[in-house]
Amino acid sequence: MGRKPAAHRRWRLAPAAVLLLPLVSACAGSAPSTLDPAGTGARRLEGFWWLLFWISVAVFVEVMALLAWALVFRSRAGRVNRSDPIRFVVVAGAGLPFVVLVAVYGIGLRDLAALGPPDEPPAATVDVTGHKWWWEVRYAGIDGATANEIHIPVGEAVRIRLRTVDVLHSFWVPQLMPKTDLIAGEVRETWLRAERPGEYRGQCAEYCGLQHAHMAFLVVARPRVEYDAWLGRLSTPAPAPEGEAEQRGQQAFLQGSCVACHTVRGTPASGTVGPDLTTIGSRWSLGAGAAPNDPGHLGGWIVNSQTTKPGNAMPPQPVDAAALPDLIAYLESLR
Ligand code: HEC
Ligand SMILES: [Cu+2]
Repeated sequence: MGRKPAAHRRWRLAPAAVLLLPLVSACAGSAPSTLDPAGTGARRLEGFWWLLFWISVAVFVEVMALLAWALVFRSRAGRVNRSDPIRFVVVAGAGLPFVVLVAVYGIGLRDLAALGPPDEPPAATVDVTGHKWWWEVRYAGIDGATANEIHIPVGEAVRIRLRTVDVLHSFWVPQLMPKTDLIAGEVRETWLRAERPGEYRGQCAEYCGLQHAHMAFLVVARPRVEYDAWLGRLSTPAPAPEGEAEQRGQQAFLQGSCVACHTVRGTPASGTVGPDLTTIGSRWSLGAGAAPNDPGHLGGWIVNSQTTKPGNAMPPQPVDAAALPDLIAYLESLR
């Protein structure tokens, strides 16, 4: 008698658990979903996902129905199944799954083939290199580089060539394409095609160390003219700074250790350890999604990026407090 209420209470938790489900799904928030495709490759994957889902639902319902049937049957003592059990096991237990799995395999092969290179020539070829923990981005035939963002013309197929200089990384834009691993010593290829303009979040999808989670990037799909204008800006060396603060900032930048690791085209700075900073002022983030790109975070990043992104390859910089606002103004002006 004493234990009954406890067991009863446990069952009362079931509806509560069900009520929690929408909350859990709300965790997704604005996170990109493969089930909200905006590109050719992701759309195909979505179709395959739903196919597997509905097959699983059908199998689940069927097995549960058989189970219920068996339970009911067993409870009616004295009745014996007169149908042929061996035939049932062969047909329903082996034959049917075989047919379903072969069909799914065939559809999977068809989808895999469709994810390969498209018939048309690429609108652009982008060389993306994985570093611990950021993405170097270069366009074939263009002098210039950016980091952690890839601009593409909407509706056109863009070839992405993937390399890594250190460990395994994985290039993943859930709304556009399935994952492609970056393997040392190899050049892997994948294709991006966005159906509609937008900004699509990408993420390293292969655990690659401490700041793996801060190895995000953005694919920016824009109409052809806007894309061309952006590419024009990327390939143009940074103009000489105009304001006084910016000029002083440039001096501080060039005299500091920054030049050992960073490039700003149009200046003597030509380091290649860290991201090219020629267009840093227009980027969506600092440190591959570690912080928003605004003057406050930029200052904090320069002085000690280790608090924002512990373990990253940029050591704290001994910048004179008086020079910091100028340095920030200069970097912000690089667009
Ligand atoms: C020893 C090499 C090194 C030095 C010196 C260095 N950096 Fe960096 N910097 C890096 C690396 C590596 C990253 C990328 C870190 C990451 O995202 O994981 C980076 C990132 C940055 C970023 C963010 C870039 C982006 O696209 O997210 C800025 C801004 C920056 N550095 C400015 C500076 C300035 C200004 C100085 C000089 C005061 C400086 N850095 C000195 C290596 C260096
Ligand atoms: Cu990575």
